[in-house]
Amino acid sequence: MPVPTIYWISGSAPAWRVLLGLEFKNVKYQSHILQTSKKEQKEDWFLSINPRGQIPVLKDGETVVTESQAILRYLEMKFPEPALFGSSPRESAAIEQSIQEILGYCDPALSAFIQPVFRNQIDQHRTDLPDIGKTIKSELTSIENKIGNTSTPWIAGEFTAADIMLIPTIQRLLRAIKKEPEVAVEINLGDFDSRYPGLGTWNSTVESLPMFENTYPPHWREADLADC
Ligand SMILES: N[C@@H](CCC(=O)N[C@@H](CS)C(=O)NCC(=O)O)C(=O)O
Repeated sequence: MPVPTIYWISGSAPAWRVLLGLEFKNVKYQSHILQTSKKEQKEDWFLSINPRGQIPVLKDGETVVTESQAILRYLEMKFPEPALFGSSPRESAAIEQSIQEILGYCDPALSAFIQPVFRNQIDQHRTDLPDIGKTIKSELTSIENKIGNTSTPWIAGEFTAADIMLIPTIQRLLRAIKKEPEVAVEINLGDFDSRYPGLGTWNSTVESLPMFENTYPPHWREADLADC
């Protein structure tokens, strides 16, 4: 039986979330990684699949789904178990709320630090650092509190799509902290695990999961912290 193909780029947060969804649901899939250095995502054959020339894209037979959130919803409908989006109105609303908060507020807050770090532009953003630090603290505290309200390491009780959204976000943050430890201290991100113990445990639990190992961005393993 043909299996779906996922087109992706190493280090892309949206693509990583889709890979995690596939792994969590134990879906057999074919992985097609595109090389941005060769601009493969803008080649005609790929534009015929997604005219935007963007990944992730899932091709399942004749069905082509673009946009990571749509792909995760498609996977949930097609492979309902194990569920990622809850099984009651209340659970599903809590998960959805966390997803919107992570993607809409937490991600942009952290990106204000992560992007300048990886673009080597921290000096241009130096005067903004105190505000960046405050916003990050507020967003991380909000997630820390959610984790603190459950008896598990996860955001919504069980492992759900909310955790999947957060994995690339936190991994990129930790990578930026590693690259610029002094700036991290300046914006109160030094000593991450003791400052945010719930998130620290959440992250070490995530890192022990086979699906994390199976989907870790391959180019990040090649050591240097050149990009995110
Ligand atoms: N909203 C889209 C974002 C897609 C996106 O921005 N993809 C980026 C990688 S993270 C991409 O394909 N970049 C290559 C390009 O635009 O040439 C989603 O969630 O899937």
